[in-house]
Amino acid sequence: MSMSFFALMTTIISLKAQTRNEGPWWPNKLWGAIDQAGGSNWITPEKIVKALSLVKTGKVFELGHQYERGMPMSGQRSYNIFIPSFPTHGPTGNDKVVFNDEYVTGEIGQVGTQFDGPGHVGKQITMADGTTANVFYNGVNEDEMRNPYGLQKLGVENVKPIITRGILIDLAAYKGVNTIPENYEITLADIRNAFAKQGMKESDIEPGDALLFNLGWWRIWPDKKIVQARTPYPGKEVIDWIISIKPSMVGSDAILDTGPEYLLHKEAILKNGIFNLEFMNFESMVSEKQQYKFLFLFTPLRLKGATGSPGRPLAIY
Ligand code: UVW
Repeated sequence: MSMSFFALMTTIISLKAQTRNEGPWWPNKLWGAIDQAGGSNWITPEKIVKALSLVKTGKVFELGHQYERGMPMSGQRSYNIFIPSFPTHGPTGNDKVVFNDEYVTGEIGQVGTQFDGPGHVGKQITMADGTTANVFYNGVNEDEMRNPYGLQKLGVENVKPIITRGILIDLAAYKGVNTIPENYEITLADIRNAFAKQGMKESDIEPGDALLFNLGWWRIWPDKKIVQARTPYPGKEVIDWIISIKPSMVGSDAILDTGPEYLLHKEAILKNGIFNLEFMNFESMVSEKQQYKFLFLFTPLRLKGATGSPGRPLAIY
């Protein structure tokens, strides 16, 4: 069947737009053409001062898992730690001092509690000149990034330290379940109802806050099911809502996305620079009297050219 005039024009217009300078998701409307930091740009000194004002008791809550051999990992990813010899150095000097080192191998930014940075997810598209390219956040294409010793652009070192207000949306508590079921589509009504149950309003969320979703999936860890199952995911309506409220990042105790379309990876990370912290652990928080607003800290490691970062997310209230 021949293409309609309208479809043909739409195709021509969209192809025409896809140059290095201009395309469907670039230049980034909030942060400009050369930005590589995405939502972390919301973290200003004013934002940090406001977040610090949420600290009343000084209690610290670990929101990540430990990194250890055998932890669940997607696909064929790996993580190993070795102590090369014991002690690794020494004894040395009159006092016979000894030292230990470790040797770590693995896809360090994409295992365990992992922050997906700007260079992690791209999309293959046809450019105006007819070539095909893998294009990432802010229109950066593979030729600008490719390097065997770390990405030349969009490495996680570009993301600023995230010191902000954390907002917990406890979907498991709202649903009255230990874990939200596999492959469940999170709706906007779920989020609004969870807020209502928490005595909060959507208007309590401010640009630059970190939006954290408790799905109860931390309870599954370290069972491999956590990486094999199709995780709960926000539908398109929720993703549009997330983008509209302008968080610095999102996070959850699962992947918060499910294949094959990877809507959150595509719409939030790739197109809007709203990065995603996967496999968090809310155990310490839910055993306490629940808090939904707190100081949240996650400072991605400055792993030059890495696609993501491990780390130690913390809540303090
Ligand atoms: C993939 O990399 C496919 O997934 P994730 O970002 O969830 O690790």
